[in-house]
Amino acid sequence: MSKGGIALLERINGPEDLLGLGAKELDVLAQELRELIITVVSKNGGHLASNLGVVELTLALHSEFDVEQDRIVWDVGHQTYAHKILTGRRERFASLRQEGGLSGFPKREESHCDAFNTGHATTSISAALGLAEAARHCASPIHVVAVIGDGALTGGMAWEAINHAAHLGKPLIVILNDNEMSIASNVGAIARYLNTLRTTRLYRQTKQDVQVVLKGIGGWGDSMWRWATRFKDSVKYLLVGGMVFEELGFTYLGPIDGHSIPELTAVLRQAKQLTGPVLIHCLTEKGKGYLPALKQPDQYHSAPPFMVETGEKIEGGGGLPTFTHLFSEAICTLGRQSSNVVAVTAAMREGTGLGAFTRAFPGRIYDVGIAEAHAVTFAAGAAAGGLRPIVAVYSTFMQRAYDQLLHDVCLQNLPVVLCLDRAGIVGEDGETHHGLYDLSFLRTLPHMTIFAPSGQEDFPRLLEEALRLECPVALRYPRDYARELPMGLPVHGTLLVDEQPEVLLVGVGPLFVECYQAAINLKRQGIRAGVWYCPQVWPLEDALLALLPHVKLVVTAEDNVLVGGFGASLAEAMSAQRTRLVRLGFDSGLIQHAPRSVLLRRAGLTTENIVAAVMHAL
Ligand SMILES: Cc1ncc(C[n+]2csc(CCOP(=O)(O)OP(=O)(O)O)c2C)c(N)n1
Repeated sequence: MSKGGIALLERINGPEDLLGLGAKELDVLAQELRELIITVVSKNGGHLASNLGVVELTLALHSEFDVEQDRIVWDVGHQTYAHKILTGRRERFASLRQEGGLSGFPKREESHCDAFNTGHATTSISAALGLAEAARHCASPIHVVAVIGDGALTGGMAWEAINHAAHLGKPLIVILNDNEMSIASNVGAIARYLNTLRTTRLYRQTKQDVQVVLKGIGGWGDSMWRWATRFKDSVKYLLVGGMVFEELGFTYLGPIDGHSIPELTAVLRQAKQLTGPVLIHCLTEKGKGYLPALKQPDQYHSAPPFMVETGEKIEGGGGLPTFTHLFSEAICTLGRQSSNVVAVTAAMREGTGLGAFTRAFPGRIYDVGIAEAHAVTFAAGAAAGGLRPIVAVYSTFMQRAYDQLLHDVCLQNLPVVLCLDRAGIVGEDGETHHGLYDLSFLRTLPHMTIFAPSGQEDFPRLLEEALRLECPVALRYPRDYARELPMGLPVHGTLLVDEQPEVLLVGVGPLFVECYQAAINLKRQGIRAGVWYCPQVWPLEDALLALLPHVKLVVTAEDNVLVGGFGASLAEAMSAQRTRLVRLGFDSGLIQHAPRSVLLRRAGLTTENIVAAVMHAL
């Protein structure tokens, strides 16, 4: 990284300021963009490696398209930092991912240059196709571009959209940003196929060499070349093993160097002339321009703040383990106890804590690519065949697989265990990534049991119990550090602090601790408050149901939307009772990015707020 500052970038206040810049200036801009991205992400945390990889691609897109009129849809949207900086948001870029600041993902409400909100993978081609058709309906001559990574291309929706786009046969530009990585190395047949396509650079070179030789001979050499080009498709097939995209109705351009702005602009210009869908295959390097990220792109895919000079990450937590870490240890223990335990991940091996299990049991881990729906049905099949699959996935991404949970797992009452990390508020990744719906959508599924561990002591016990049950079980836990429980490990369904309470506090997962502290606090003020330890949040336990009519007030606390959540399940159960119910949680899932602790406080999910809610209600 140079220390050249961002003198040229400071003159770019909107897309129009890029007009007329020459190749040299664009190269300088690329350097300065990287400089600024590294500086800000090192302070605020964020998606570093993917952003560093698309700097030239972003500059080329901004040079060739009118980003205020044409529509660019960025898949996942985690790689849009350069796009944001170039579209009038440079001065606010230091506020990236901070409360009230720029989002880490595209947001239509943030800028007209953000064509479509993204966050979850594999939506870009579908959305771009919709935008293109909408433009066609009103005879608008704009171009529509989808930028999708090789990781996101492993998701089924991308292929559904390719199928549809080819059927429509209208102009649509898909840019495949191939860096050979999902978060970690990309897996599967599509990744292997893209690898084959990369060798077409070799093919093109070979073709040019043959042409030079044959044309150089003159006479029969010329006619041989004409004869050979008639069969060029066969030659291509022979060398690259089949052009899937062309067969599916797309024009395939590439592979090209995704760090060469002249090469990129030339191919974009070519793509704009075409009358049907086109896929541009560009090769980039994740982490380009910052050595630590280039060497370990998976470690800097999404990074906490770090020291720029060394790359050393600045972690919080004061030595407490994360819930992810507890999962990692617990699944390894259970893996040792039974060879039937297998793990399934949708391209999130390290993020979900399956790294250690992978190393211990390499034959019992399945990375299915970014394919949550397939992951769930695959696990259902494995469970039907006698295995004990554990699907480890972030709560927000499990939303992709609702029908698979219902149709393939729950209706057949198959013993699939879902480990839903990042349940509740995730913090800086914001709205698209909060796991605020799982209690509501899981609770509707037949046969489903939901556990919410509260801290260090009960996590291993609950995972073990989940595997023992002969039904679908979900464990949901937050992106947070796990505390020691103040009273050690209580037995399931116990009343603590006061055994004959007038006020009953019930917190989901770690919020049990806040409720426990609130009950002690209330007791000091002379209020008889008990706290219910209920790691099984669904179905509601009989002992809890039996207690409800005997108290004056019940207060629930959950890191979930209130609609359909835990408190709502108590409201359903208490509809014929006179006991009052106060539910603390999130009124809606429209929660912008901010630190997790701030958002929990705002929703009333702290000890003080719980105490205040009780006082107010009494
Ligand atoms: C449905 C869904 N599952 C998982 C993720 C988590 N995730 C974010 S980026 C990413 C990898 C994307 O790889 P690729 O598309 O190749 O983009 P790159 O980061 O390599 O540029 C994953 C798995 C997600 N955003 N959406």
